[in-house]
Amino acid sequence: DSTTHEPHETRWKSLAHLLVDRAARHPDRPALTFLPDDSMDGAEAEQALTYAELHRRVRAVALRLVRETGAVPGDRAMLLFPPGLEFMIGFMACEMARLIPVPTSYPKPGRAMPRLDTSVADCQPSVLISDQETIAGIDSNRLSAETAALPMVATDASIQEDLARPDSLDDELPLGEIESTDLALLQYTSGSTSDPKGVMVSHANLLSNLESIRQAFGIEWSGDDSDDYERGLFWLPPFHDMGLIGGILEPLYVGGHAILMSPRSFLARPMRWLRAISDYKATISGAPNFAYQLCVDRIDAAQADSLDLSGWELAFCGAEPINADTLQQFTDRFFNAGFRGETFCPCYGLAEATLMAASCRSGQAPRLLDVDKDELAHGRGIIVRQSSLGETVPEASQASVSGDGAVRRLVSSGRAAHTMTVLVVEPDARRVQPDGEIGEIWLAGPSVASGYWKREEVTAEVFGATLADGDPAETFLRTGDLGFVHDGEVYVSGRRKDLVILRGRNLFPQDIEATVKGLLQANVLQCAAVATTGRTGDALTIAAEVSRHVDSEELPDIVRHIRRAIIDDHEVDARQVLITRPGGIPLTTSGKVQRQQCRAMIEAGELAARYQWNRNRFIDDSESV
Ligand code: 1ZZ
Repeated sequence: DSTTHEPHETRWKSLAHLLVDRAARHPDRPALTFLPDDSMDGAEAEQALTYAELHRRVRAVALRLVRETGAVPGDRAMLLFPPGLEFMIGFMACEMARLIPVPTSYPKPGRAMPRLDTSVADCQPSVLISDQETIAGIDSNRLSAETAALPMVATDASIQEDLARPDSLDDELPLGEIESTDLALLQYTSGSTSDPKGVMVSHANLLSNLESIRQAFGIEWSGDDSDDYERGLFWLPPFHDMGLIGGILEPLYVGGHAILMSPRSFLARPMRWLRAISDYKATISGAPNFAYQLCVDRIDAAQADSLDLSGWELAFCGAEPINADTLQQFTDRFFNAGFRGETFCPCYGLAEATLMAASCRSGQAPRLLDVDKDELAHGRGIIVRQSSLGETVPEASQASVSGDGAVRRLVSSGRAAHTMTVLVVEPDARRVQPDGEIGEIWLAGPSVASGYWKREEVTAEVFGATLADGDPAETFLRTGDLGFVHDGEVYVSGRRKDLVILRGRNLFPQDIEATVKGLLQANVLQCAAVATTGRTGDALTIAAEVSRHVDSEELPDIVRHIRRAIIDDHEVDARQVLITRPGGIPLTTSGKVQRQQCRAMIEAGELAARYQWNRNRFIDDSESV
């Protein structure tokens, strides 16, 4: 019921130390490459930086930050960048100047950026770092007064002068003063604009998680002189923990090369991702489940056969529920291209634990468990059969399945990371559950962050959990995720929290509900935004109680408006919208929407709707709203 490992030593005290060291040891090795959308068709050149070039640019920007803005160590710096390499220059410059970088989502030229404004109000940064083009495209009238008043520094403002600066200036950036408990990153949990929470990730947290990831996946250190270094290839956004830490920092940590493309480039043509893995002989890549499914749906067998994926050693999959069918279909589709099921490494983690909490070990086919759906609903992971990806499994004997005989196939998220303690706890009694019993996943270890920025109360609630029969000084992070342990492996089976995870992105239901309510004002009496489980993972379902004064003929238009507003504000489309009569949505006694019950009713087809709209296809970007 628990898996504990000894802590280990890390080699560097901070990312700044790491960069200086690597630039000295292998200056000419490529560190970062960005593939613009058109570069894959040969129309635009790729952009690249060696370790020495990255170091020089980072150092120069760090000096400018210190000299031009008056920012002092410990100050926060907002990072506002479109996809590209400048983000990492800004990020590492903060590390070197001992400022705390705060990544935010991609800037929208001329548009309001509510998430940026709420993060600014929350963490009170002293500078905003971006590039010249983005800064020129910002419409200050659409930002909060506080954001608009921030000094803005462009990383690419004076590249030539920056590169010409003498090395002796290093004295002005005294790395010796960095403490491992200083913050390396303030990671806003994606989503909630009404309730921003910045996870405080220290240098020690970050380096310990980078090392745990390296050990879990058996990633080799790249030698100083060799040409044989790891190549990571990612389209994940760097303002999310998985894109930043898994996609960029891990390759740099082991001395490898991170090759990046934009999420949009992948979404428009998923083949570009796999083509780039094939062309650049990438060894490491990964994404949430939906991305693998998108490849299966959009890439036909002939295209698949034109790829060479045999050099891909680690295909991690995490950040949202993992679907065994997706992994199997992907393995089948890309078998001729040299892809094997053992390459898949399902993993589980969250920003509050820096990134990774548990993972499958590389070289082993992911483990699958078929569990009795009925028992699962009652909190027990009763196992009907066990298998591994790719294994043909016999049909379960009906006798072993209760109720209507339905089973749910769960994919193992693997073992606890090397320094992480993973417990499954009955949250009310605060006792550790026996194997196979579902409870809340609790974590402890050196990569669990110390809390949320300036939020003592929630921090105590989320990061300060204690066991009823445990040492009160021993605290755990409550993840809000539900799961169980079987054979030392973690199976995530659901969520206590109401979070909606779409395409690996976390959305807070309150924010989406606020959009719907704001749109229809008095005509919406209640609204619930919930994640319902579909063929390929979670989908967003909206249930809205609409006043009886609204005519039925208006409902299709209302649904279109709801979808449009959600796309505008949150960049996601609902898969299902249900309009109910007043009283149709379940509420608590205190009048709050009961999202979990609402979700269960929708999935069981028990929510009575006046009008219902469904999108059948998993993704249809072209559909107009
Ligand atoms: P976030 C070499 N969730 O999603 C690179 N995993 O954080 C290695 N639900 O805070 C990279 N099943 O945004 C290793 N398996 O959301 C990457 O997401 C390790 O509800 C994976 O609470 C890191 C994912 C980081 C991430 C966290 C929430 C969780 C949970 C959900 C994550 C899941 C999963 C089901 C999984």
